[in-house]
Amino acid sequence: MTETTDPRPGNGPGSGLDVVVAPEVAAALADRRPVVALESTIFSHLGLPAPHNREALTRCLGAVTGGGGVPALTAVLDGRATVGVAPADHERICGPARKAAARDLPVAVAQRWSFGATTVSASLRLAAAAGIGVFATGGIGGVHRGAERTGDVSADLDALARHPVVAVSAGAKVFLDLARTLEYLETASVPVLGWRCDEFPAFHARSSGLPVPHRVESAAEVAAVARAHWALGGGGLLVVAPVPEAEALPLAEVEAASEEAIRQAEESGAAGNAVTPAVLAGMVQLTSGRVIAANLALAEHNAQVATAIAQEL
Ligand code: PSU
Ligand code: MN
Repeated sequence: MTETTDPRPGNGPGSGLDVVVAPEVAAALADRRPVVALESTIFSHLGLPAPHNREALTRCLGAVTGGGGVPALTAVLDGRATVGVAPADHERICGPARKAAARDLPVAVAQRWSFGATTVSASLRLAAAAGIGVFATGGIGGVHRGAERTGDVSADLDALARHPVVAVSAGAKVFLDLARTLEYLETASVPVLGWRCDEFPAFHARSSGLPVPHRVESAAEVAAVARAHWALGGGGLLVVAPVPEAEALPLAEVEAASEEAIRQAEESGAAGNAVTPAVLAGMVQLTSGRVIAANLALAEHNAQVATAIAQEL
């Protein structure tokens, strides 16, 4: 394990946080081979019900290795901020977790949490600290519906703006306010690139009706935009790839399930970081699990797209 231990802010890749980078990830980075970071919340019980979370993990790891890349799964394990979780620990990743967003990372480390499941915001921070330029997830967090009342805006958006990493997602779930999420990304100067699509994908559904600001056709094109962004001092980029056609659900159906899942989550009193896991679980229940096949397929596809981009960078 390679540890970065310089405690001074702004010095060393960890910028003050010890980051444990797995040997195969460190070796791939040193040899400039493609590396793709993955978050762990989606694979924990917070993201998908068992045994589908385990299948999602296997398929995402396989998509990266199958494309000639090295996966770097992020998590906090026994208080260690980890980039590249060893196979022996994969079982833990699929178990109970405490959600670790960017704000929680230092607490998870200092209080030595057994398993902190890193969200997109925490994973982007760890990926950047380790020098990884490409990341894949299922869907990012965003501006929640009713944010004008609750102020609930996912830290994923701020992390996208901040860290120089290309993130690949299937857009975001329709339980969010997708129009406001796009507005926020524009304000934060995050390039949003539609992967062979003209509309912002709505996670389970291939489109939301909202135009994506820019369209790209290839990994080489994404890499060229990323290089130009970074040369100009930019932070992250968001590549949005629609769920594969065979597993896609109709927008109207996920809209209806979303509205009911939000209502139930509010009724149960879910607030703060408990909102997203509660709505995710509600959608699985309300659709009798039919959202799961779409979720698995899109996560795997995003990992494939991310690996192709990492090959070009
Ligand atoms: N959306 C999904 N599945 C998920 C998440 C979001 O479709 O598993 C997880 C991701 O880890 C994301 C986090 O980073 O939820 C966002 O949580 P919040 O809305 O509390 O920021
Ligand atoms: Mn929130």
